[in-house]
Amino acid sequence: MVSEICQKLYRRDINRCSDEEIYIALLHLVKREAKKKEVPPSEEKKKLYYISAEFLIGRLIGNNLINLGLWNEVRKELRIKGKSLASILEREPEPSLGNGGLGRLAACFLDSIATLGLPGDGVGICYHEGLFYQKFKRNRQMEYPNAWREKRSVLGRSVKKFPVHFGGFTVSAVMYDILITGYENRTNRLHLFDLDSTDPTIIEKGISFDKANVRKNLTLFLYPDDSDDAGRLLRVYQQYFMVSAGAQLILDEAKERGSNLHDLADYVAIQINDTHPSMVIPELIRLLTAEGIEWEEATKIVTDICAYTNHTILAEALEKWPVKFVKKVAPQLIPIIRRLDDDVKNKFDKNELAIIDEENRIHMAKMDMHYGHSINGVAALHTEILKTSELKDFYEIYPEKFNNKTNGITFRRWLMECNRPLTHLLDEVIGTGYKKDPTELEKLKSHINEDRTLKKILEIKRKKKLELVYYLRHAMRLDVDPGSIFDIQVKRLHEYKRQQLNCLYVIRKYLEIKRGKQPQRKITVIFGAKAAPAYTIAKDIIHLILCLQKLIEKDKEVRPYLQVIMLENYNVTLAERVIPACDISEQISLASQEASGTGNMKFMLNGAVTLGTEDGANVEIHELVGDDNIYIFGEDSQTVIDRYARGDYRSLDYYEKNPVLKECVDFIVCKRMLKIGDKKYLGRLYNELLSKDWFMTFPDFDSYCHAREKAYADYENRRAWASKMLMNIAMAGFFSSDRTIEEYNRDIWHLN
Ligand code: 26Q
Repeated sequence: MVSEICQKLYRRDINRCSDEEIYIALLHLVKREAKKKEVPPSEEKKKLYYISAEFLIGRLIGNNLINLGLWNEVRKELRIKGKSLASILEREPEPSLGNGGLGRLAACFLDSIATLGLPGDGVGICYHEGLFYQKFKRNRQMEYPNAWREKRSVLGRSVKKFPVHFGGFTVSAVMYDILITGYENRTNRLHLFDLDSTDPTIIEKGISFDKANVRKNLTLFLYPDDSDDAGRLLRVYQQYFMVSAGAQLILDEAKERGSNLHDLADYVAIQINDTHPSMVIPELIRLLTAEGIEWEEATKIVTDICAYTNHTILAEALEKWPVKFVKKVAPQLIPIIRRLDDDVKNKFDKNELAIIDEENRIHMAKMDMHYGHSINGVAALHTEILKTSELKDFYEIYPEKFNNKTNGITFRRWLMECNRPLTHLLDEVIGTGYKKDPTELEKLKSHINEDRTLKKILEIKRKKKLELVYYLRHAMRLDVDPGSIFDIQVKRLHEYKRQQLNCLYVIRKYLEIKRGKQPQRKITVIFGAKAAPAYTIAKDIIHLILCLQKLIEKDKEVRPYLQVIMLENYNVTLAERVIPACDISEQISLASQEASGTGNMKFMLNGAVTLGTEDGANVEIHELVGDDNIYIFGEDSQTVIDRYARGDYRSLDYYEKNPVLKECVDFIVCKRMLKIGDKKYLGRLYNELLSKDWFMTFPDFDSYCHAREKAYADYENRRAWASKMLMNIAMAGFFSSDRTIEEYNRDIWHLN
């Protein structure tokens, strides 16, 4: 396989090729084999387009080798020649084309769509720099450009180009394609649009650049904002660029497959991933009416095609763009959006339902809900909250449009690729059927009393912990005890995810150890998180974690029992190393705030036990594994929602009544901490907690500490712990994105 390509490319045998050369050969191999599995457009009718501003695909070559069924063969071939597949795969730069959950979900979905043999492509933006590269300096986060494109990469330039008309000038959107392989199935594509005139030399210090020059900056950066309103014009330019090129592609391809446009809904389904691509609705209406279709018919066609997924209940994250922004970026959309808004206002006499509000802002989600046929949340609880509070007004008028699609993850990357030993154990114990039907993982339950299986599960965890320890030592110069409990919280840094609550526990433990109460076993608390560059408090929390890391590192009394690690530049590649090594998975968002979470599913699948609130998909994990195999704590979502409604939460009350909590909070600004950290940042965080604590960490503090202690105590009964691990793995089948995609197809897309 690889030999033959090396011969052709370099006229040399593999053993005389460099890793770099073999890497290029693998790129060739994967592309060649993937192309063989493409399905000609003439053989299909209805096709899905998953439009998203983010596709956090991560490295692709290893994943493709698995999906194409070539992994073992290639690995053997290289090994015989004295080469290591794993180390060659390390050469691939990670395309970090997303911020976090939403972008990673889109990537998992593409994998599942191809795996289920469905015709469906992704449509997005070809950012030159992915999400910023994070470094820590003076205990602070610094951001740097994160280029991933190379002369030769997974990215292929297609011949397609589309004009995009902005107010005052026109640009040409160039289409690049990434082949998306299905597991033992067809190949689809991810279409990413780029602007040829984008110019990386305008990048200044860090990730700052000339914001005004759209021709030079349009596709330069992914916006590093997770739910925080950046409110920037450039973002609207990016969105319209993606949507306008995407709409032209969709119409061209539909015509090629035989559509006369009147019957477009028989040929096309569009899933709108959050509101970032929402302008596709008015853009399609504009293009259809330009082709001579009447207004009423055009809006009906578009409504039948488009479906909207909501990923957040944070009101500030729902996009509202000032009319004047859209007027500047895409003036041709203004009459369309106004008419859509007029139609709504004529039909419904309720301000909350209007697309354009009194402040002249366009509510993207409202446009989606009126002019799409489906509205879905991403976990059962999330969808219920949308129906009963956040989107209540819309649920009243369109109950039939609302549906739930609990998120999922692809088992190819998050099990088969990142945890080969566990995969082999499963193959051996329950057969390989679970790879096509993930619910077969439940077969594992009948082995719950088998010593051998339980022992194997513990051994595999130990092996993955050792691998991580080795990596941390060599790549990050960190020393970690593989015999300690790995307690891990890796995800974007956001106040609602409550990394600060985890910190308060760490402080409590530190103080206990100082007083002579040592834990039975050493605890290693691992964090990994990027904060949006403009998100001050999030950066202060990173500062706190790094200060705690230093403080404990230097403390001879505490160091043998407790270690804190903040991983630099947490990304998909690092996730694949960290997740299989986890004992305890921290999923501690304030109930009602995390739409779903998908990291929780990845940890569960790899045999970690969840310590979490009844939030997002944790609720469903809890239902599946039962009380004995998860640690649930904290107030429930209704209590939280009611408290927000009353507006009577005062963090100071808890602080004053709870001396243990008070001591931990005060510790943030104690002398020892101020010696390491910066008074400005630590003080700001301290004040924030005392004056606001908007995500209510104080009310949950006691029950969190209690649950965490219980988990640590239970961990010591290794056999009982192994059976908890087994139950988590066994019940993870529901969270395969194959299941999620089957549901999308059954209820929304109706492909095949
Ligand atoms: C909005 C306006 C302006 C600038 C940026 C944004 C923006 C960017 C990214 C808003 C939201 C995002 C990303 C949101 C996200 O990742 N949400 C997560 O989606 C996951 C997949 O459904 C869920 O599992 C998580 O619970 C949810 O937080």
